[in-house]
Amino acid sequence: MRRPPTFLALVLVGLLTACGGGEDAAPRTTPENGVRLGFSQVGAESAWRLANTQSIEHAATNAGVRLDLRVADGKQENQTAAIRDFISQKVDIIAFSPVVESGWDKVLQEAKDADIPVIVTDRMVDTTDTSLFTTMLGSDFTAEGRKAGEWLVEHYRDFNGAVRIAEIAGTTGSAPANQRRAGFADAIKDDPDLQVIVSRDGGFTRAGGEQVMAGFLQQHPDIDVVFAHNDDEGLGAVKAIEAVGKRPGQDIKIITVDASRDGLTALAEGRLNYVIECNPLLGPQLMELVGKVTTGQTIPRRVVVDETAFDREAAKAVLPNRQY
Ligand code: GZL
Ligand code: ZN
Repeated sequence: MRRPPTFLALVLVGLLTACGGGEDAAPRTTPENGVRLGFSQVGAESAWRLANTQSIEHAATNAGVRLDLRVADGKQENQTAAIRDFISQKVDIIAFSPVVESGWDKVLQEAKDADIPVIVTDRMVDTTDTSLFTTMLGSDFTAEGRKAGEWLVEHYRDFNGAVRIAEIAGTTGSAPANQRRAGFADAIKDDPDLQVIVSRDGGFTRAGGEQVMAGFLQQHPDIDVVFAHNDDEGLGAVKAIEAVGKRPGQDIKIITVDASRDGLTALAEGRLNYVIECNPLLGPQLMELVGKVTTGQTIPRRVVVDETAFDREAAKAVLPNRQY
């Protein structure tokens, strides 16, 4: 692996250890000599994604890391091209959030051959060769889906009769969509009343959620619950439900994932019923890992982000100082 000069390594280690100390902080790395990080970002599809990008940019500035962040508009070929560009630029380290799980082995092998370490963040890659990346920093999406299902089981515990569930799924092939679906299905499998009657890809966007929900309501006017894989899809579904004269959060219960400001506001106001957090603020942890990898320190293969879930009262409590 190419290492920055030892002087820089010492500065970085100093920075990382001192950043908790403050007054005796090592001299900050300047933009000229900071570690060069190439980051390929999925896109700008949701509030979560925008907060994630901002967190990475802010943390790079604070850590003196020279960041080249490219947004791929949700296209895998754009991410692959960006990673190849980082390789030709000979950056010190590459990080990315893979839009879908599969199809990364070739370009990751090229980074490995170029001796450039890779950190996977947010979404997971599905590869048999785990030597192709150094660590994975992100949420446990299966646990997020499970939390949604467990809330539903609890909420309908004393209810007898079919509960018809519509799923507005995330981007087909993405780790959050695959794993939220699996976690949710596993959590409700022992309650025959809870049935997912329809599922469709809403692309993690508000427009997608609204279109998919409008289509669902034409086929199934008797839907009782919506499980949307993120807030933006859920907020789109709210609009489609109101368009047919029904009350979101009352006539049709809605569970979403992310816990963005707009999602928590809709929850506090009763249009959503339960929101699971998916923490986008990965920037500081990413820069800490970048510092360790580029100074040859060992890091865990998997770093899971802490996150919780919100009901209406919890949403009201956190909203005043919610960062995103
Ligand atoms: C989850 C992230 C998902 C968010 C969506 O970590 O990949 O992508 O849940 C975002 O809001 O579009
Ligand atoms: Zn800032």
